[in-house]
Amino acid sequence: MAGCPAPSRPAPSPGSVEAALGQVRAFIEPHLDRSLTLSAEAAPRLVEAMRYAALAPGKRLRPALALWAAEACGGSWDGAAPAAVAVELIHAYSLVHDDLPAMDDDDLRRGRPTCHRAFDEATAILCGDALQALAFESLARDMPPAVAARACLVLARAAGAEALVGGQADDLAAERGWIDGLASAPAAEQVAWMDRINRRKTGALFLAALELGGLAAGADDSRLALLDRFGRAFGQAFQIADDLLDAEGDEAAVGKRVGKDAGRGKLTFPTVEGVAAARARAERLATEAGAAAGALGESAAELARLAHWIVGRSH
Ligand code: GRG
Repeated sequence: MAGCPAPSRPAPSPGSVEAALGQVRAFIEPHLDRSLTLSAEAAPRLVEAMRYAALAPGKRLRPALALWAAEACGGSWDGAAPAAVAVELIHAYSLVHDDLPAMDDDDLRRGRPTCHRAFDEATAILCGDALQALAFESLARDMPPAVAARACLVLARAAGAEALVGGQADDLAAERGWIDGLASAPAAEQVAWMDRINRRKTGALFLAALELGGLAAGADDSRLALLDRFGRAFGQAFQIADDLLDAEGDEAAVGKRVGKDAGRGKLTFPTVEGVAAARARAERLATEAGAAAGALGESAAELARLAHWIVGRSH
């Protein structure tokens, strides 16, 4: 486990998005910790791996979206906590599986050795499996009974073959040359392909976080539709910013290996249309997300600020 750089981040200024995310972390991490406190029936090495992966220092963007969406719809953080925990557990599982040798084969995540490096491959696979099941346990047990089934449906769809897992499968297919003609397709076709991948692989879980936060707050259809509009633009802006970090970011700050996409000939906005055009696209999308948050009113101010922060971040 030695030899990996620790993330070095400046202290956030009061009132900044970093500080607001710090408040989210301070609120949600004890909830996450409790959800990962399992009985003696759970295998100790498995639980250790689950805690290692899920409690590692992440930004907790998906919990922030769930909590701030609830707030934007007149709800409380306490009411949205099970949703925030569930989306973060799904996210943590997806990172563990994404890092496996059969997928991205990464050795660094959140500034630490990846789960299969710190433990072993079989434990990392089981860890992802168990985190996924635990996410649904959080919703089914802790959401109000009137919305728990719908919440499970929302998360199941976002995590399944038509969204997260399907997007990951198509992303791998493109990277491994299994999609005929994609590498030599016109840029507009490549952009459409990337949008379709990103919408499922990255965007769907953000949308689920927002919708679950809204459901926890008892939001009506018109507010859920605005959260959806916000989330679609936010998800695309986030992914382009993530690709820009891979192209230009600092490994110690990002907490994972960078420069991998170009090396593997991966289709991303910076590799297809260049860094400047990708940055301009991300900024346009952040503005679009900000407008949707604006339509939700003052209670969605944190969502609007996050959309702009997401494209300028260094980690
Ligand atoms: C293996 C089912 C399965 C899915 C994998 C999450 C994912 C899909 C792949 C991870 C690789 C990647 C770069 C995905 C797109 C963006 C993403 C999810 C980045 C990480 O999210 P952050 O920045 O991470 O919110 P932290 O660590 O802060 O939580």
